[in-house]
Amino acid sequence: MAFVLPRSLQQQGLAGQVRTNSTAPSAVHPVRQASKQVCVPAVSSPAAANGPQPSGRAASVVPKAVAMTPESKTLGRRSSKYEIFTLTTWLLREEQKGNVDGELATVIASIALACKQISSLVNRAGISNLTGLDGGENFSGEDQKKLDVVSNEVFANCLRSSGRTGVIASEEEEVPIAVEESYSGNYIVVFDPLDGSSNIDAGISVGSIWGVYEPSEECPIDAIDDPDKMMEQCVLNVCQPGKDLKCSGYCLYSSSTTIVLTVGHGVWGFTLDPAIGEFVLTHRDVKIPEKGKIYSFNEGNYNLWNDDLRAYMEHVKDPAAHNGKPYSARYIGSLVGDFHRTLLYGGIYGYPGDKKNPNGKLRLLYECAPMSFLAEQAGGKGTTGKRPCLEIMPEKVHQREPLFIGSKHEVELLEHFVAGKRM
Ligand code: AFP
Repeated sequence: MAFVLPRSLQQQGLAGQVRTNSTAPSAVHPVRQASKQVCVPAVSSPAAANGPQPSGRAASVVPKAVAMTPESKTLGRRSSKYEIFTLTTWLLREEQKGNVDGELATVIASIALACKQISSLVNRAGISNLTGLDGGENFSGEDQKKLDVVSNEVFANCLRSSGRTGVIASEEEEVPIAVEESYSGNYIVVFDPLDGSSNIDAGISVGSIWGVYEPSEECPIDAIDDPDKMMEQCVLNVCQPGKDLKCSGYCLYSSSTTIVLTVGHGVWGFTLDPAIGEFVLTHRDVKIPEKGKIYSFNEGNYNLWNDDLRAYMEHVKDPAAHNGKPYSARYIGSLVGDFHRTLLYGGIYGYPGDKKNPNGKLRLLYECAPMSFLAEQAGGKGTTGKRPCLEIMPEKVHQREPLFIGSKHEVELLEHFVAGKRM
C-alpha cells in the first residue's frame, strides 16, 4: 500500500513516520531507475492533462482512417470527417454535464497517462530486459515481477503529479510513502498497477485496475493531531465500500490498449491510437449482454470447491441442461482480460473461495469493487455469491473476497446454486 499524504498531514510531522519517496530503494535499482520518468499532466484542463502529442503531429492531422463519432454532434460544433472523440473530449463533456468536477477529470487524465506509459513498457518488456522477477516479494509474500515494480512507480508518479490525489493505495506496497509535494488534492485512488503479471513473460494480456473515492466525511483527516491516529485515519479513508466509488476503470494491455471506465453514468471504452498518442472513443455506453454461455473460472481448483459450486459447474457443462450445447470455458488467468471479454460477449467470471483460501484470491478494494462498479453500470452484477461486492465495508486495505461477475442472468444463476438450490 502506498500513501501520498495531503500536505496538511505532512506539515504536521507524519512524513517522518513513514517511508518517504526520497528514501525509497529506487535510487539504486536498475529497473526502478528506468521508471524514474515523472508524469506531469497539466492540471489546468483535461485537454492538456491527457499528455503530449508526439512531436511533429498535431491533433488536427488525424489519419483519415479515424472515424468520426456521433459524439461530435453533441458538442454543438460543425462536424468534420477528421474529427475524433477522445478521452479528453469525453472528460470535458462529462464536466459540462456535471458528472465529474475538474479535479476528478485531472485524476482520470493522470491515470490515462500512466496507462500510456505502462502500455509502452509492457510492449517493450521482452526487448528492454523487463521480463522476469524483480528479486523481491511484496508484503503478501508474492514474488514481484520487474514490471510490477516499475508499473507501481509509474502509477504513483502520475497520481502524485496530478496534484489532485491525497491518498493512494496500491497492491504492491504495504509501507506508506509520504511524498514531499508542494500541493496535493483530496481524491483517494486505489489501484493494482499490473494485474495478471504472471502472464507477462508469455506476452499474454495484462491490465491495470483503479478506483477513485472522495475522502470519507465521517473522518476528516485534517482534524487530527496525533500522527499515529492520522495514519490510522489514512487507512480508514481508503477503506470505503464500493458503492461510494466516484470512478473506476481498467486498462487492458493486449492486441490494443483499451481503457474502460465509469464515473457512474454508464461505461465507456477508449482505445489508444498509437499514431496520435490519444485514447479514442471506441466503446460507447457499453451494456453487458443479459445472458452469455461462457464461464471463466480456474477449474483446477474444482476439488477444493464446496458442493454448491461444484453442482453449478456440473450444470453449466451439462449438455442435457442446455439443449445439447453446454457453456464454453475461457480462462486467461488475468482478471482484466477475462472481465473485458465477459463485458463484451456476456457470461460469468468467478474466483471463488475454497478449502485452502475461504475468501479466494482477489482483493476487494482494487479488484472486486472497481470491477463490480463497472459491471453494475453496464447492467450486469458483481457479487461474492451471497451479497453485492459494492455493499461490503472493507475492514482491511488488502482484504480478499470471492468474486462472481458478469451478465445479470449468469450471476443470478450462480447465486441460486450458492444458496443451496438446484435446477
Ligand atoms: P497475478 O497478478 O499474480 O498474475 O494474479 C492475477 C490475478 O489476481 C487475476 O488477475 C487472475 O484472474 C487471478 O489472479 C488468477 O489466479 P489463478 O492463477 O489462481 O487462477
